[in-house]
Amino acid sequence: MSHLPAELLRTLGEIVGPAGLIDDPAAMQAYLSDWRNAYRGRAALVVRPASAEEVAAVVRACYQAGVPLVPQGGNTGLCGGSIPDDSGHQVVLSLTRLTRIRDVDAGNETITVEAGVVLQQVQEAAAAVGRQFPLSLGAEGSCTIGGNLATNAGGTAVLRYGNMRDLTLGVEVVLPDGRLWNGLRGLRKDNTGYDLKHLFIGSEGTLGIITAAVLKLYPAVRSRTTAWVALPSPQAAVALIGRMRALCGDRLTGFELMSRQSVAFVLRHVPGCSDPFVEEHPWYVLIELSDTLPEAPLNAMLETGLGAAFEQGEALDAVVASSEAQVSALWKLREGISEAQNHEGPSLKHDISVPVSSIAAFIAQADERLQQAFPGVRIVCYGHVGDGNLHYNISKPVGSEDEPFRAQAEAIMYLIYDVTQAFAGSISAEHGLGQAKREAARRYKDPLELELMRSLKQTLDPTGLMNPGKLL
Ligand code: FAD
Ligand code: 2HG
Ligand code: ZN
Repeated sequence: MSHLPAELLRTLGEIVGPAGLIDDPAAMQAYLSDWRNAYRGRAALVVRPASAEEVAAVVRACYQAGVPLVPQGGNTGLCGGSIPDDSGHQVVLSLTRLTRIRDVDAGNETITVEAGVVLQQVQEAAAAVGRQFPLSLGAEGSCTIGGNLATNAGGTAVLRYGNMRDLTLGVEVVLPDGRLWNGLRGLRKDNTGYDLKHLFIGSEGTLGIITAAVLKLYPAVRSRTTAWVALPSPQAAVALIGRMRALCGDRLTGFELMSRQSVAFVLRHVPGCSDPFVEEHPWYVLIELSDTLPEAPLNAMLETGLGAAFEQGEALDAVVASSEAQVSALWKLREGISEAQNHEGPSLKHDISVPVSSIAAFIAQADERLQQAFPGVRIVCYGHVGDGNLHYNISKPVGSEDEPFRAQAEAIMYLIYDVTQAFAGSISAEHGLGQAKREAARRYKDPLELELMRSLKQTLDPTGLMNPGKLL
């Protein structure tokens, strides 16, 4: 039985109907922990409205009753932002029934979708009209547009198309008191004051509930070349991305770095993966070139770039995919890292960014300090070179137990974040703060920025009912 006031329960039931309320403890479980089971909470209720109007009515009712809400989309976030605390007093507001694609305006190159639409469905809807929606990430088959917006998601195509903030023209938001703001303007120019949509994008559900968005479409890709390249060092990767960019410009749409340790985990744990090379190499990059022309000379460009890289000692070996199946196999080696690392015990995740020019020095310094302070830990370093974004993740030493390793997690995290700060970097490049990095943000973020953020929160959500305990 829920501890919520009976009147609120009745009102919520009237708004969403029986299909929209979950109070059975067993049925609630899927909403109370994340996919890795790294975060777990309790809730008074799970509410699943099916339209923006229903969301507004639910939020209004909870506002009037003083009940805190935890918005949740596909629950694939990596910082525990969508998981309630363990008080049992919070209500999980699941947006997964808001699944309408409201409009596709090919002339305006936009698509208007509701918050619960899964990213992959948006990609498919764009393809159906000969366009693409370029946000691409490992969780695209289950994450939702609302979650992508709330975390300002990035992924593997940011170097060409930007992150979610860059792909969004308008949003519709239910404010903390239940008013519905229709900011669904499909305009590329609108200088009529503060750009309020950017307050909600990346706010991790702490300022309001995003119910829909107008997203940008791009011309469909008609030719693509994918290569897997072995490298001696991260420095070589930075040199190679500069070389490829100079040569290919915007045709360079993917440039993903992986350490041998990262790839070794995938080879060990993800079925169907094999090493493209006979020999082991210390670092790899996955390079993708693409174009809207069906027969763009991408292979020739790649050969020119790689030829020069071999001459300069930046590249050690390379394979170019010759079929769609090989393209998928190479991407699987990259996208499988998150899952593979889970099989090796707790993954300590550090989603950091530094200036691209500092990537190699950051890795060298962080590696050295970590191995000195925590001998034997396994460094699983990979990421999006064009964005200066590294997933500098750590697994326990071979043969050690989970618990002593978990006890070191905070010290490891602060060591890595200290190095990040020394390179003027960010402690969260693309996953947000959620509950995982809230404390760390207090330590590393400018106090004045934090003060401004708190005053915005106070203005928009004075009673603090929107995703309490997250971000701030
Ligand atoms: P959830 O996890 O449900 O929620 C995330 C946050 O958004 C929470 O704070 C929640 O309260 C809030 N929220 C959700 N919906 C709404 C809404 N409608 N209104 C207001 N707030 C809301 N991220 C990247 O940026 N790049 C990557 O390359 C990447 N790769 C990933 C790979 C894997 C295998 C996995 C599991 C995750 C990856 N992620 C990546 C994490 C990424 O943040 C999420 O996958 C995605 O953006 C979150 O969407 P979601 O619908 O699952 O949101
Ligand atoms: C990726 O780039 C994601 O694969 C996930 O951002 C990173 O699991 C991670 O640490
Ligand atoms: Zn990433």
